[in-house]
Amino acid sequence: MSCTAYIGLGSNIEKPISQLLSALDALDSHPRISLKAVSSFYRNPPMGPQDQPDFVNAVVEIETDLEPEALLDTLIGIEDAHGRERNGKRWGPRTLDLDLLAYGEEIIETERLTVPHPGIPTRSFVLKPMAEIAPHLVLPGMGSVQHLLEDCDTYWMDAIRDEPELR
Ligand code: A4P
Ligand code: MG
Repeated sequence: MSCTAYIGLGSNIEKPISQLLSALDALDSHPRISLKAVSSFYRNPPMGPQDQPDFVNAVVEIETDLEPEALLDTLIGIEDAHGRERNGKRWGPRTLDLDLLAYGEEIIETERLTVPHPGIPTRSFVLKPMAEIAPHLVLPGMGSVQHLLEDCDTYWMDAIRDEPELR
């Protein structure tokens, strides 16, 4: 059965905008994933260690018949194809991060997967783009995206139009 899911995209090294555009292509060309909506790209400061470049973040809505763990494997495969290294410090710089934010109305707690992603309520770099494409979505156990965004500390965040150094 097919399911609506939301993926968070982030990148802060090696041309972040190009990384995100290429990740969207990879998702779109997967035979069992179709893209339904794509948010704007937002430039924003790093959460965690500050001695790294700004991030570019976005959220995408997909339709898929992949089970959650198979979808996670697909996301990890796309990260790897974009040169993602996993040996750095926690919350360090990355070419591409793909997080499974929500999978239908499911609550999942396994060794490999926590869904909805527990960081959502405190992360405006997730909530802002998510509210753009799914303001009325209710995340199980969390509430609506719009309400979460209103309750979240926001900091500066620019929707990107033309920032050549990030391309
Ligand atoms: N995992 C469990 N649940 C999930 C899920 N819902 N989606 C497990 C994806 N993965 C999930 O992830 C580590 C493991 O989490 C996976 O193998 C999977 O089994 P990872 O991508 O290898 O490592 P990570 O992303 O560095 O770890 P972590 O702690 O999940 O980091 P976050 O939460 O992804 O945050 N600042 C800004 N401005 N923008 C950002 O996008 N991102 C991070 C990373 C830090 N600072 C940021 C941003
Ligand atoms: Mg991640």
